Amino acid sequence: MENSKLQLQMERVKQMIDEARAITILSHINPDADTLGTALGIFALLFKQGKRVEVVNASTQLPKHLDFLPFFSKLKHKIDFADSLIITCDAGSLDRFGFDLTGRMIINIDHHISNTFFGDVNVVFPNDASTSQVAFKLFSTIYPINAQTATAFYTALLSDTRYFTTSNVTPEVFDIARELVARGANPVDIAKNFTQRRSLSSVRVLERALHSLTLTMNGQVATMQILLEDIEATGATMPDMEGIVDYGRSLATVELAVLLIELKEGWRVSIRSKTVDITPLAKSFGGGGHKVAAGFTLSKAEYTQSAVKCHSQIATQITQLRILQ
Ligand SMILES: [Mn+2]
Repeated sequence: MENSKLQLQMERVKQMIDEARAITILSHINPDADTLGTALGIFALLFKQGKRVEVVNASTQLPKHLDFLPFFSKLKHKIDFADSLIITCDAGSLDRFGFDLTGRMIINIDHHISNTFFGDVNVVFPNDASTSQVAFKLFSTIYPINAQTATAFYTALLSDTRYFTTSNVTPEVFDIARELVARGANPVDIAKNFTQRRSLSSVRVLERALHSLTLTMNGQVATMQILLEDIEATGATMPDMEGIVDYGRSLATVELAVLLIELKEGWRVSIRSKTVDITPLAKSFGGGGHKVAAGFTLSKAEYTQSAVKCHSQIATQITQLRILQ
């Protein structure tokens, strides 16, 4: 069923791209490798087709270790094309892009189960391991996959599968990875950019987060916090803090890991579980994500209203109320 639906979507997407005078490819704010790899991979495809295309991300802080991605230097922070066709990558809702897209034609490419189907065409496969997997299936029969696109899509796949270790890694994932390597992605070079190019700030802020680690509910819930003062002292950027929450989940007794990051305007809450579906929890706080990886933000007012001073208490309260009762 997925295949016949995909076939129709491919025809529609090709027609929309053929008819578009200009195309804007968007990735989500606080970008990760999946959103940027997918966006840059599609950019490489359309650029080589001679299309008038731009690739835009609203965040000014981009993950520096991803600067090896083809066309990384083409990333802009504002949309220059007026009536362009929009292609969105790897976000479940429009507010994740940071732009007013009212009245625009949108092709929504994603794998979040919380996706709100905001596009005119919605190519959303929640069982896929990365948005680049969705994009590969959508585009590989329309356009030839070049080495640059293969590099970008493979990077996205490697990152979102945590090096091919997540529960959504299927034979299809390896088939696509094999195809991408055959078309020019270099797995050794790409892996080096993830494992051997960390910033010192990312390690220093990790040290502080680990120091705050607290276990509650018989060791089932791990909570960590990063305060504004930690961010200021270490010089960490948002990309430097990606993946820290996974250290909580790595513990044997832990079912649920929570990381609270204090921002100037509120708190960013990242949640990971081993098996429990945490999307309802994230949604109940206005966020979203995947079954075992989700998040939301709390304003300072919402956080204060909870009348709980200790971060581990707020996590316990959340989990007792909504998940592990
Ligand atoms: Mn993703």
